[in-house]
Amino acid sequence: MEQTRRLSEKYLNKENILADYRLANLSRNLSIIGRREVLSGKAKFGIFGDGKEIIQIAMAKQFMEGDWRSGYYRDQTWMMAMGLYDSVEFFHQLYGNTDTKINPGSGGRVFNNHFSVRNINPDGSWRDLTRQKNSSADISPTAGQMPRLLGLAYASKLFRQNPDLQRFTTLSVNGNEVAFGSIGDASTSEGHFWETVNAAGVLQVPMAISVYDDGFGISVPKKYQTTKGSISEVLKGFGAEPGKPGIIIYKGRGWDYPGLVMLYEEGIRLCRRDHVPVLFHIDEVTQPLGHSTSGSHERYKSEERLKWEVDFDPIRKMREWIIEEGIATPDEVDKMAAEAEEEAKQSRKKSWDMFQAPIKIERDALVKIISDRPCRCQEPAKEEAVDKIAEELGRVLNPIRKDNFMAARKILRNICETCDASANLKEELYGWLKRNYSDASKSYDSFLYNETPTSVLKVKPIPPVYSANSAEVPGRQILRDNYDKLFAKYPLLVTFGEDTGKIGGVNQTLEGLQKKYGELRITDTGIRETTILGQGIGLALRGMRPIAEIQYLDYLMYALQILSDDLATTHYRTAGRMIAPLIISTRGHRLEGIWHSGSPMSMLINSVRGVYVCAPRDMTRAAGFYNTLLEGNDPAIVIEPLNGYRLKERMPDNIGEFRIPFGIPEVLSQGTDITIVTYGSTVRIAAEAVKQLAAHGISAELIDVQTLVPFDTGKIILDSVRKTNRVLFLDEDVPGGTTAFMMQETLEKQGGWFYLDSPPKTLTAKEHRPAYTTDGDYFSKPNAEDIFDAVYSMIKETVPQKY
Ligand SMILES: Cc1ncc(C[n+]2csc(CCOP(=O)(O)OP(=O)(O)O)c2C)c(N)n1
Ligand SMILES: [Mg+2]
Repeated sequence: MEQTRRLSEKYLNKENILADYRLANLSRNLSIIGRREVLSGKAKFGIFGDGKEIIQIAMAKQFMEGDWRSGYYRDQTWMMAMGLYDSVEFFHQLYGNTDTKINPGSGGRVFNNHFSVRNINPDGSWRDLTRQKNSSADISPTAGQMPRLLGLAYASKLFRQNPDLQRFTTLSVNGNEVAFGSIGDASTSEGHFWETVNAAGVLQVPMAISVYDDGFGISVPKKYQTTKGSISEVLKGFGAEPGKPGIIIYKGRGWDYPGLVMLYEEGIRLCRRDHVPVLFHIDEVTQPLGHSTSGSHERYKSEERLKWEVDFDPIRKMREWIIEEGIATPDEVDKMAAEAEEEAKQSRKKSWDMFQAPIKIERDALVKIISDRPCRCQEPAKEEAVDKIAEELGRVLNPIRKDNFMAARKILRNICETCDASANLKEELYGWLKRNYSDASKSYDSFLYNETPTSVLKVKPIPPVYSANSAEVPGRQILRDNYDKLFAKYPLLVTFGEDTGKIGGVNQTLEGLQKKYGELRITDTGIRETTILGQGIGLALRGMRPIAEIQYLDYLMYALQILSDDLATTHYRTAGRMIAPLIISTRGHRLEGIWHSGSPMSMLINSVRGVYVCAPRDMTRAAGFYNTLLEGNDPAIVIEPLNGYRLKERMPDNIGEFRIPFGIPEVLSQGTDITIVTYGSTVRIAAEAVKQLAAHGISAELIDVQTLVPFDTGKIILDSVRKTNRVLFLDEDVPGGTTAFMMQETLEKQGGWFYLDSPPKTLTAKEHRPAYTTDGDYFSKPNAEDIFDAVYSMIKETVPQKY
């Protein structure tokens, strides 16, 4: 009663309360029916938001246009309350419908209850992000939504505090946007959660995390997850105090509708107004249907707990509250609930029909081709096989496309070769296959990279220009002067990382620039690679142009999960609806020892498809990649060669302007006997080897790949191999690593094997990590002598009389 009195007028309105009650019921019924659909085999897997309905309805009331969500798979009610999701789409997601017109969030690429809202238009242009409610796309790994949440909130801080950004009115309204996050109680055990919470407290950003505490992470109870069994208890040290900014921590109960409405109203108001991070620990949350369709909670919850979950079911409690407070009669509320149940049922049917109709049309066309076939085969066994396959296909109750294609391809194998009629049949079948297969595979095999006009592959290259008096300067200076131009040219550009700000990076590539452009643009961060990456992803989603700096390539491993699961899949998992054009700047390859000179390039290229990978040989190339990237909208990693900061390079006259193209290797020396293919720091060593080889009468063509992904889109390497007929793939990665990748690209994909006179060869670092000291380097990684010997032996094998 007391609570109800304090509920502000705005929310104490019968119509709204009943609408909320109806929505909670609708959502619950969707969960129940959704689970049934999976258990009866119509859908593959299901995970639902049952028990979390009321929290999300209360939270959604505070979510304004321009705000951002970074949540997890329990958020169906929240999304519906914001008008971003409906009951039919709920089932489209469950069935994995690939029609992006009706299942736009993911186009069927991810589990159900993973959501997204466009941040770009189909032509690649940015949407007005202030006029829509934004949801970054969910990922399934627990706590994986946290690092990006930090960046989404951090963007508001930049927009509020940097007056130069006020004019970007379609990206932010003075940084008033709150970034809302949700997470399960058990997932707070992950390091990502702690890193994010700490960084948010340090940065003081408008981030609002809700922890839905249902006491379990699948079957494992809180006592194994959280010290003292309470996340708000253990977070107390982060609490904001007068003069000591921190995080405001609230506690609520998952079944307490008026309490939650008030809690969120107060918390979000402060978060938005003061840019103070808030955390809502919502305890006493239930999960009436258990974790997911993969199991049942009766296996691990006690009788007592199960009973408590029934008694404290949030919908039941809300019903009791409505009746007790005299807001509506039992008949009125029950009518709402019945209506909601009916809507859920109808939605299921509608979605199922929409899912099945095109598949059945496709199947019927195939079956018709077979049943109408004029040819009758001389071989009864084949004839029978064809009929049987078609008949079995016709009998499949709930066909999926795989059934159609399996049948068609098997039928093709059984068509005889003897008469003209069979040729027609084959043609018809191939026609059916071609038409439907390309359409089906496009549903799954597109949007790995930006395919719009803003793709970096469409950026016009500009070569570096030199004049007679172009100065020779240390490589780091090229980067510094280039950055200077870039910060002047792009107001949305920011960079941040460990030691990036005050000293301008450990290699001084940003020397003096913080002073010139301010701390908001060139910024020091804590040692927290995962959230540096996440900070970048969040900023990029909001239309900023972040360069996240990871101090050394070896430390990218700390952030690899987020890089691979989140950044690399952003565009793909949203079927092209979202982009996060984050640039990651790091440095690697040669230096000293196990953790500062790694070149784990195959680890990278194999785990981050969806992110371009640039391996410049010097700082001019590195600068040129940044310049190209800022003209397009793709995520990429640029690995500066660690041993090149002090080496002299000529300063281009058009610093800040020249652009190195992606996917275009550069031929650095012409040769006729062998092609050496390499990238990054090894280019210099190979160049030395080429000189040594020339002195012994061997003419080697040296090719710098430049970008590993994309790889040689113009088949420049093939042209070289066609001429030299021999090829050596060289790098500092492990044996079978990136050299194997380059070999596959060149020999298999480009068809280079056809031109070889000698077996192809790879020369890599040793299997162990690079050892310390110059000798450690010499014996761990390929050196000029190794290259000389490898090439020499290849030539000797084929022309023994000459060597
Ligand atoms: C990194 C990672 N580890 C494990 C899993 C498997 N998994 C999925 S949900 C889950 C439990 C999460 O529990 P909680 O955070 O409390 O959320 P709830 O499902 O209870 O809402 C686990 C272990 C995963 N998805 N990701
Ligand atoms: Mg839980």
